[in-house]
Amino acid sequence: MKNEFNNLPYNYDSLEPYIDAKTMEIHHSKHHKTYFDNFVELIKGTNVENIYVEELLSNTSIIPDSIKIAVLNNAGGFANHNLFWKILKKDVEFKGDVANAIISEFGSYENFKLKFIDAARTQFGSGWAWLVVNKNKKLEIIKTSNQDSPLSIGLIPILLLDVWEHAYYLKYQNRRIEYIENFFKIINWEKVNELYITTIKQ
Ligand code: MN3
Repeated sequence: MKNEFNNLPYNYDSLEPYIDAKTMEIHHSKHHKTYFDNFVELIKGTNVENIYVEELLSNTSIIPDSIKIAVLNNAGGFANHNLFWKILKKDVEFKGDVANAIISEFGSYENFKLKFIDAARTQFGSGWAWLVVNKNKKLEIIKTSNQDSPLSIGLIPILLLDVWEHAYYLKYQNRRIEYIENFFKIINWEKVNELYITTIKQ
C-alpha cells in the first residue's frame, strides 16, 4: 500500500491559542483518519490501489465509475488534510519567492489577505479556501466545496484553509471569521515557499 497516514509533524498543542489542542487531536486522529481508512478500504483490490492519492486526484478518469464519487470524497479528505497540517506553524515570517509572487499578483499582502478571507468566509457550508498555482504558473485564490481538490481541475495547491465546522467549532463556535483571521498567525510561509518553488519549476 502506497498511501500512509502520518502523525502530525508537531504536537497537538503547537498551534495554541489559535487552534486548540483538542480540536487538533479530534481533527487529525478522528476526522482525517476516517477519510484515510475509507479511502484505503474503497480502493482495496481495484486498479487504483497502488496509486498515490495526489496522482489519483489529478487523474480522476482512472477511478472506476462505480466507486468514483466515494473515492474522490475520501481521497480529497485524506490529501487535503495532509497538506493542511504541513502549512501550519506559529511565528513564521512572510517572505521568500512566494511572498514576492503574492505581492506581484495581488498588489500587497493586505490585499491578498482580504481576498483569501473573502473566499474562506463565503464558502457556503463545508469546504476549503486555497492559494493555488495555475497552468500559467500564476497564483489564484479559489474555494471548493466539501473535500474537492484543486488537483482535479488542474491547479496545484500551496496554501489552504479548512472551513468545515469540525476545524474550528469547539473553540470558535459560529465565529468562522475569527478563526479565519487567526489562520494568518499560523501560516508556515517557509513550507508554502518550498511548495511554490517546487511547483513553478515543474
Ligand atoms: Mn477537516
